[in-house]
Amino acid sequence: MSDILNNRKPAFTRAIVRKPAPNFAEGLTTQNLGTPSYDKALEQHEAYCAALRQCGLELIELPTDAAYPDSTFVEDTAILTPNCAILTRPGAPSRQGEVDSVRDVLIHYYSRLYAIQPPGTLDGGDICEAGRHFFIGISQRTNEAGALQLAEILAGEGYTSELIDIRHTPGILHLKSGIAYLGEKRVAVIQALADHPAFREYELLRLPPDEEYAANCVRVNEYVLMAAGYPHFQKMLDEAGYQLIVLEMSEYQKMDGGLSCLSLRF
Ligand code: CIR
Repeated sequence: MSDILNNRKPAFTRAIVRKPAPNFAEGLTTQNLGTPSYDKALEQHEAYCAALRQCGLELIELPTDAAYPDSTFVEDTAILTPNCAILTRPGAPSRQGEVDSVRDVLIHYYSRLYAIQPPGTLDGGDICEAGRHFFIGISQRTNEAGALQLAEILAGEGYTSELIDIRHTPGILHLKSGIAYLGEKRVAVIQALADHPAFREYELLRLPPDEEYAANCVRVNEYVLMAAGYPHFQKMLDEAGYQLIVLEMSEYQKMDGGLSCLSLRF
């Protein structure tokens, strides 16, 4: 484990989260897994917040916002780097208003705050930070204009990036529905993306085909948060030496959400 921790970027110290609103089930989804239970979603959110605290993070809790049923998925509203923050312009029109309240928080923490401009659209779920390099997904939500704007902002801040087109990759909404950067040049990746040239120089942990939802795991300081119910992938992470926190995510999965989308870590 100490090898894993060496050469890490500075630890995360904070995360922004927002509890789901009572009309959470009215959000967008492509899943056919039934209607989420609000009580269960709240319980799972509470456990998620406790996990982030266990990782050493202080939580900034935004007020619940029923005007935006998807607003618990705060990750989609911003990209946070050690140098700067970039406010997104979510690809789903029903979600674009979510950014304002996140901006109001971020201005207190970042002196360099950028924003994706029309006609660009970009969801945070499409952006995967891998040290000083970023994978930028082009998806049904993030268009080329948004991706290129982000690449240019990142380049100006001294980061490199690479575009990955997932528009024809079945079963994933965002790039991070299919990959996670675990640190030390190691990427968890679904089969459909494993041969992408972007990952040529990375060590890959390939998701078992019936466990692909678990690809959306999150490295937070010395822990990896992963979804419950994926024993083979859990064993892979365990054997790789990660300290795991396993979380029930069923109600968020019903709404196309994964672990990473429930927080903005910085
Ligand atoms: C949406 O469709 O926008 C939400 N129901 C789910 C967003 C999940 N976000 C993410 O994976 N980063």
